[in-house]
Amino acid sequence: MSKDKRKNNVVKGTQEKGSAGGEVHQVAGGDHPALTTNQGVPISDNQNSLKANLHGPALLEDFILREKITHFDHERIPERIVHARGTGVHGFFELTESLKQYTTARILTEVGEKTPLFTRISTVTGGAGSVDTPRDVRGFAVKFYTKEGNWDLVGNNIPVFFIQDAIKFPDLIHAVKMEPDRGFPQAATAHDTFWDFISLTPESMHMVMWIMSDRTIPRSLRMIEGFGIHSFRLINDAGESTFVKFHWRPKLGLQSTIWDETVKITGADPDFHRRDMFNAITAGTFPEWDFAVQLFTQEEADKFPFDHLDPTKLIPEELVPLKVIGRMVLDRWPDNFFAETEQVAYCPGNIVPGIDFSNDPLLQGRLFSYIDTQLSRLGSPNFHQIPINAPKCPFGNLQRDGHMQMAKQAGRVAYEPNSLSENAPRETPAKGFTSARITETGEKSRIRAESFADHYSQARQFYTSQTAHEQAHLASALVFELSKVVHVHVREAMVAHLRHIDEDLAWRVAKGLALENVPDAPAAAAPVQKLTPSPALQIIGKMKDTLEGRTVGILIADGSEGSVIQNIKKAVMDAGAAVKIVAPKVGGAKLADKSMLAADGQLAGMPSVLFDAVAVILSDEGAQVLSVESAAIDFVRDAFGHLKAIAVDNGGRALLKTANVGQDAGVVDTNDKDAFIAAAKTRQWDREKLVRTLA
Ligand code: HDE
Repeated sequence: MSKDKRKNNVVKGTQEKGSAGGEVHQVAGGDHPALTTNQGVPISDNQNSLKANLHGPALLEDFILREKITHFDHERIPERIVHARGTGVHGFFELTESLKQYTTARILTEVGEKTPLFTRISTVTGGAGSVDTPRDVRGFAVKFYTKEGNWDLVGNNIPVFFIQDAIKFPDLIHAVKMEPDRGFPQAATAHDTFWDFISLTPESMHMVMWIMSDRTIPRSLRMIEGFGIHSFRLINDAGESTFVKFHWRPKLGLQSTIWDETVKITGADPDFHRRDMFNAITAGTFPEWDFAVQLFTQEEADKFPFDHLDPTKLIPEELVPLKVIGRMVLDRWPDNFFAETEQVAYCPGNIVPGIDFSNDPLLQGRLFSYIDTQLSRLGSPNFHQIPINAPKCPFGNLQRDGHMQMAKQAGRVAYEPNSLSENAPRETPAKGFTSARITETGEKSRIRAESFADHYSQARQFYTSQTAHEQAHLASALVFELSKVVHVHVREAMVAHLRHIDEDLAWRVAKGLALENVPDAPAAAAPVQKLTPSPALQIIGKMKDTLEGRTVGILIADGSEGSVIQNIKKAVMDAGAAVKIVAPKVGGAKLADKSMLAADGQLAGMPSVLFDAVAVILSDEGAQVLSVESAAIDFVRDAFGHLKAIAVDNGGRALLKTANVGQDAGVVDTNDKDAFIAAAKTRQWDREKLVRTLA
């Protein structure tokens, strides 16, 4: 190293974008721009502050130090009150079927047109630094940069919500967040204040069924559905309006994890979902969703056995079928997490001509909240000028000034109407936004409509629509959560509600809690209806028979047979999945033919919970060595316990024996590639009764 490259043991270099995964490497030399202060002054030394003498105090005049530290001190902005932890990706929307008959919104009428968008998927309860995998609802927010302005569809991965009126939102969130006197639990519903609030809020029972189902523990953000939840309106060029619900359907199918697996993933990789999305995007396997609508008229809505303006209700697909009208592809990772994912400001109030709101009282409250929160989070009414928030179509008005004004708004005129300017923006009555022509009558009040009173019928419909495996998971989730609740009266109150939903469910939970008193169901505000089950509400029914987008882990050690590894690897990759080699040492293992095979991860840091299926390919000696490694024992035991397919050769089989792992149709020989691929595409549901007691 020459003298001028080194100063006080620090290597000077330039930052270069690496190839794989866009990692940044330090490399010496190169033609790089000068490092400057924010005033553009070149910096000669970024390693040492200015001192009065060699051992003296720092000098106040060191503007370079002061500027750098001051900026650093202000790096953080308030995190979102809810949905603080999120993953954002750029992509596009392409319309495949026109809704011209229903709307003038060009994004929904111009078939083949691609509209850029930015999608952020988030957890709700935890802080920005919390883990990716709590049992939680996922936010599913899409900002479409349409030619007629930004349209934000700010939804969730569940089609209903906890409450019917925005005024209850602060209470709900205070109850679910960490308890204020103790500062825990982080990102969890399994605690007293949440269940206390829920047990006193019957309208939340339908949502409770959804959050206790495996929908809240998804395998990947690429394998979740998205819902706009509220009814919106579409308005056509004759001014007629039609109600609409918006849906996103993942092309990879729906898939969830198993609770025990989720808990272990949380320890193995707190960034499991963000990393999974990053890996998919950087590998060029772009996640895709169908965009679908449910369209219905006021007359049809009047016949529904529920009020569609009540956000605790969904419209079963069997009642109003989904019409697929487009697709969303996520294909570009942001350049900078803060600038884009953190600063993106969604607002359900951002709509475009041809779309309008409904009177859903939760939506109405949301229309106020989001702008208000951005004002304190982003600190200025000019947050729409931040590149990630700015429309990509021309925009301008006569709003002026404010903190962090980035636009140089020229001219003498900042008012309208005016006669002094020829090019100041003006209204456009013909194509500008107009609201649906609705007549509102009646008395002002705080009374909740009678049609919102049925809190249990759709909760029951959800539960009875599930497969037996899913019902058992849901009941067990309730037992898990309520077992963390210390107050017995809260456990009892919840079981009492369950009696309205399904007696069997209530008794399963009561037994799981060893509840001594099983109380009667509380009085219901409306009779509970027996609605027809809707299989579209299942997860298992919506899993796709595919390995695409999945990952298979192959555990090897010194002495493993290279040809067996290659065969399995090829079969898995041909089926569209990725392969990760796991070995006791990350440098790799020396195979039977003495060649080295590098590993993608070390055994202790890459447990089987990170994979959809595993292969264990070991020599007899390798199996012997791993028989005293708890990480190897856990690898196979967890793969079996989490109902995954396992391919084994003789050595692999020996390890299963040491780990006391049984045999079933999902444990196959490495020679039988087809059987392995078929088993890897699903979970071995029948195995579950052998590995855990469910409620
Ligand atoms: Fe939100 N919600 N919310 N919400 N919400 C926010 O806005 C609010 C609700 C949803 O990735 C906040 O920018 C109220 C339902 C998503 O940046 C805040 C009510 C649904 C995101 C806010 C609701 C959502 C938010 C916090 C009850 C599904 C994250 C920070 C009336 C349809 C967007 C922010 C992102 C974020 C308020 C209920 C979805 C405080 C008052 C129902 C996906 O403004």
